[in-house]
Amino acid sequence: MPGVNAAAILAASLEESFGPHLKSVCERTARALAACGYSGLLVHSGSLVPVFEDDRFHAFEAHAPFKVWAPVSDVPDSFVWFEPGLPPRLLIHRPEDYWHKPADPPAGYWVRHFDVRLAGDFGAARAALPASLAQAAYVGDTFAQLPAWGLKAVNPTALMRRLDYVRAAKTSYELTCLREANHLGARGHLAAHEAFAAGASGFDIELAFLKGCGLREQELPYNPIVALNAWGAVLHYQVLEKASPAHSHSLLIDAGAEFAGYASDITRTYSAEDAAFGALIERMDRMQQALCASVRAGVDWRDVHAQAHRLTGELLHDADLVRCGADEAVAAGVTRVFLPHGIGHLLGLEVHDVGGFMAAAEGGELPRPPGDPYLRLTRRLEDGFVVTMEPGIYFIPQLLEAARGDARGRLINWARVEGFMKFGGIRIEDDLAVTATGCENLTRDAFKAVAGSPAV
Ligand SMILES: [Mn+2]
Repeated sequence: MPGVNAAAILAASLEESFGPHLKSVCERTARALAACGYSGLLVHSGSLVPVFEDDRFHAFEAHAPFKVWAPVSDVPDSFVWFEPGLPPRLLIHRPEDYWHKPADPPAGYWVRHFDVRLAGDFGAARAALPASLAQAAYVGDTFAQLPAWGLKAVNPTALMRRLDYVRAAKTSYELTCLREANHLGARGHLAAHEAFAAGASGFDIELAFLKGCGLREQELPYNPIVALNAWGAVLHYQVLEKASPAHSHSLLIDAGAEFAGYASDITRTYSAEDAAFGALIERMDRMQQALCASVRAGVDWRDVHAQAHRLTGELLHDADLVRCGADEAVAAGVTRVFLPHGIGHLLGLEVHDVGGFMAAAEGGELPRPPGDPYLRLTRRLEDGFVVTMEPGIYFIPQLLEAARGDARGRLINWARVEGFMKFGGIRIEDDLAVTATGCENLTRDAFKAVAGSPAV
């Protein structure tokens, strides 16, 4: 059975690649500590955030600087202690509690690489750490007892930025996790597409996505964007309508899954029956693939973004949405009416991963190009970077109205735009692992792998 075989291959890959991953995290952390003048690092998984005036808590999200060490996403107030030369120590918070189920002692492919201790409270956690932390740095939430722990620095920016910078290039283990996050996400997308084809509401499409991934909403890296019809023009549409629309013309769904703390970020757009909108989606898909083909180590992401605008100009011209050539559409700012977001971003432990603007590990910022305030990545790509490629065009009333009133207005074919308003927009987004000669499309590979294979 393919599902069983795939699970065995995944298990073997995780088993084999975690040790080298952790070794790499230890080495780069040791370098960052030495550069910043610390002898050790204490990282916190994060605290539960209470709901105002209640004894409940908001959904927990473990901090990425903790998750890079160990795939523990659901245990607040845990710690990793690292001192160069020694195996990292993992303190799992395990209180006596009959209101909630305490965390199980950790198990799995990664545990043997740690010195694991269980700690019932902050006092027990402190007792499991060296007597003096006077030369150590701390990264995480602050809590009442923390000042008495005597750390040299709490959340020191220079150290944290150095650790952020090196997170962009993924280890082999991380790529395995990101591939699996794409497999889960692709399963969710196939289920969501089926629900859309059956006329489901936004709410029911999200339920289908969750079921397809096998994840609850708080386990996702971000809340899905499920935009039927004209809502596709709201870039981060956050509502889930309980009722189906009278006519389902289109679906823009931006939804990803998470595996071992790593995120996928996938967008697909579907037309229910309109041939012209279907053709526009296909045209966008070809443009997206052309952009993916331009990705390799050494490429400046700002150039990819600029190329995306040139290709958007061509698409708008070919689709008869503008009355000018591609170059004029870019120069006049018309492409920015239709594509008002960045072409992609770093992806990893966070869906919009850190370090996108850093010039070097020591700091310094690579500015966004003028006119592109929403670009989230300005670095030159390196082998192992994982980025999203997410071109789109949208029919956004606010931006179109602004353009109608100025010099851009005469360049836009308003009758043609009017015909597409009810579809909202198109976005197609894949996750790419950069290599020296090109890239691995984690998302397309995942859709191919899960099509026809049984659900797990
Ligand atoms: Mn994205």
